[in-house]
Amino acid sequence: MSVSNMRCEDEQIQFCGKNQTIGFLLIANTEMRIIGASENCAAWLNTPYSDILGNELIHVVQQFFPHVEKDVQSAFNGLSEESLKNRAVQEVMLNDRPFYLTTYGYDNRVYLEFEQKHPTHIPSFISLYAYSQQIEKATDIWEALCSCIAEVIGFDRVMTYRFHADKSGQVIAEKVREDLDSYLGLHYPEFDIPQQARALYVKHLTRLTSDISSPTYPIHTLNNEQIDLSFSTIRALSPIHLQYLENAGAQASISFSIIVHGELWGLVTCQHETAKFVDLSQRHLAVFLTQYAVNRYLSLQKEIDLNFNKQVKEFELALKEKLIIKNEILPVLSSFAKQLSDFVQADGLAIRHKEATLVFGDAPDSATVGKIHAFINKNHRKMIYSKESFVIDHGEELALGDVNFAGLVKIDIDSSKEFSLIWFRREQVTERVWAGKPTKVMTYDQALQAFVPSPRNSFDAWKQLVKGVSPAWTEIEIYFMKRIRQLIRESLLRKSEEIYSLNQ
Ligand code: BLA
Repeated sequence: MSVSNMRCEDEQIQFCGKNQTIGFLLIANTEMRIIGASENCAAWLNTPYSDILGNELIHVVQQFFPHVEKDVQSAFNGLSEESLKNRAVQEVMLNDRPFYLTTYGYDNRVYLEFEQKHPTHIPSFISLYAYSQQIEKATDIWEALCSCIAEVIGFDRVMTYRFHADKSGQVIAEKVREDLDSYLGLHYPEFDIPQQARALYVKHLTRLTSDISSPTYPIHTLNNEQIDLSFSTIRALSPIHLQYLENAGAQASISFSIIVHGELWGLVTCQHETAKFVDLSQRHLAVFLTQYAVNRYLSLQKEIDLNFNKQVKEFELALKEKLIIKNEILPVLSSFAKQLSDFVQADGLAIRHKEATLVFGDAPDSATVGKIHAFINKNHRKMIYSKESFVIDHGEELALGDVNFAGLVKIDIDSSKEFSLIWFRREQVTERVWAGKPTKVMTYDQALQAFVPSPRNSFDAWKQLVKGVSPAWTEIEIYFMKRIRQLIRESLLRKSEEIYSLNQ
């Protein structure tokens, strides 16, 4: 990698080799020998890390916390390269202070992670039930989730941050201290949370920075081995991100991953103006509430999909019936053009069949449709082509002139691409308000002798008028179009079979 070209996604955050001040780590290899220890373990074990490295793990366990020996042993069972094994949390006392000890196996290593337990208010089962009901009954699930989490962790600002298809993100719900400005609706660029961080946040669901100014401590290893901290809850966070938080006026930050169908859908991101610790029990509760909200979201989505499906089925039956009765497909499709458009909230539809072009609603004239059809056929091989900014991207090249649409979806009925349906949508001018101008700041790093990306210093609202783009085509809309394609194909097949049998 050329250092002069350093990118945000190049930083290997899971190999930072440091932990936060709130705890320490011991790491053992498959022979049960300690091959990694945090520099700050001395403060609690009264033994410097150098005396611990290389020792038998079991001796250290027996000396300091014999009652967790079974969990430590079980973390060694089934160690494997890629998966987390047997994560267990126990409470232990060190120097008369309570700690959580999390043990787990990963990457052919066993991790013992100690984190201070703070006196904290743990909600009762009664309030846990109340939280679940609040989320269950809310008209806005994410707003309810923010309120519940704000109550559990006591942060100034708790937001639901949703990723868009272009990987930028937006605050879609918020619970904020009354005297602070709201961030609701603000957009943030993709590079605020780079790709490697997003990949990690699918595996490990929460990260806390209780104080951006606290010191961090190196994890020393035998033979300078690299330790993968993907599953560590006390891993030191990226210095670039700490700078980001400082620039944003936050001293503490915590986020919880929102995973939908195995993908990072968004984050619950929380900021606090002063340093603030969140106990492991509160973090686990917030993760639980987030998963509860996701389940509720998925069941509501399912209801919406079922409803849509029911309407589509009725429409399909009507269309199918007509296709069976009438011999000609084009007149049937023409008579259903309005519904075909309305189902996917399109403004116009074109049916292209061999040399004939039929246009409906706000579709462009047939000569223009012909040009677009030929262009897509020439440049794209797939059966479905969809674009929200077709005119911006190709209008000039195709000399489209003044047209009344911005985006389109083209679906080919057959492999010859001579029979196609094209749905059109008009532009929707929107104002995007960004939290600071979304451009990366490059600063010169003397030590590296290179330009490195750094966070922006201003988060003042920066407005952008988005023009020439139609609303996005959703998955369910594309699915509807595919079903219509299938229906037409079946009808064509039936007709060719009928003709064949007539000729026998
Ligand atoms: C991580 N950036 C993050 C995280 C959030 C954000 C939530 C996860 C860590 C945490 O919970 O604190 C960003 N925080 C936000 C956003 C909102 C918020 C968008 O509250 C909106 C409401 N950041 C930059 C640049 C780079 C960068 C230019 O601005 C890279 C050069 C990097 N952000 C960056 C990195 C991480 C990060 C590397 C990972 C931190 C880690 O896990 O170590």
